[in-house]
Amino acid sequence: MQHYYHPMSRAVTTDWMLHELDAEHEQIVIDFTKGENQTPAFRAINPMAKLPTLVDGDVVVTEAAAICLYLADKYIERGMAPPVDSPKRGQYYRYVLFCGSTLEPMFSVDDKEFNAQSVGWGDRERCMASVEAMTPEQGWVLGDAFSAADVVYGGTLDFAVQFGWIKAPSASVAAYVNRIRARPAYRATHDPSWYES
Ligand SMILES: N[C@@H](CCC(=O)N[C@@H](CS)C(=O)NCC(=O)O)C(=O)O
Repeated sequence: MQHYYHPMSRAVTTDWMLHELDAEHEQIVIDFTKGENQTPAFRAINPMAKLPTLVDGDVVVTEAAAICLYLADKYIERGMAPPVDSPKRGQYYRYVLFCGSTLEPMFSVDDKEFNAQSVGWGDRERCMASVEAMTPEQGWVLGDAFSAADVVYGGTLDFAVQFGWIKAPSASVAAYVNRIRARPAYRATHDPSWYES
């Protein structure tokens, strides 16, 4: 595994996790203060150009919380994730996902000096480059099987198109959103004006 890291970044959290697990890995220092994260080679791995980034063979994991979840499952015998059937799983997900999606954005917006290097979302260009790279040409984000990842990711793109946050979706984003909107369970839960326009 390669762990793309800088000591003055959120990668200290994933580095800590790797150490808790005693997980063998190669540490690759990317000095974002010198723009090393903006190289085509690094952006090909993570179009967000953000640290931390973990590469495990063919698997690329970005987002500090996702990396911690991935590592806890990969080294499940180390006991850092509750079993899948444990009632503690709910609290586990809640704590892990609350930070990046809710708490951190609030702190970022509250911080009057926030900038693209420090905020989790970077900027629109990087987010949209990531959306283009992450949206499947066909099927679902994990391949043939529809999953909870499509409900969350597809649901977010659906909202973005619906509310005009993405004004001119690319052909693949538009087609993916249309596949999402064609699902019977989606139609059972959304106002018809969302998918009949
Ligand atoms: N949502 C991402 C945020 C990652 C992030 O913003 N990392 C910063 C360092 S703490 C970074 O790589 N900044 C460099 C840049 O954006 O140019 C996560 O949780 O991993």
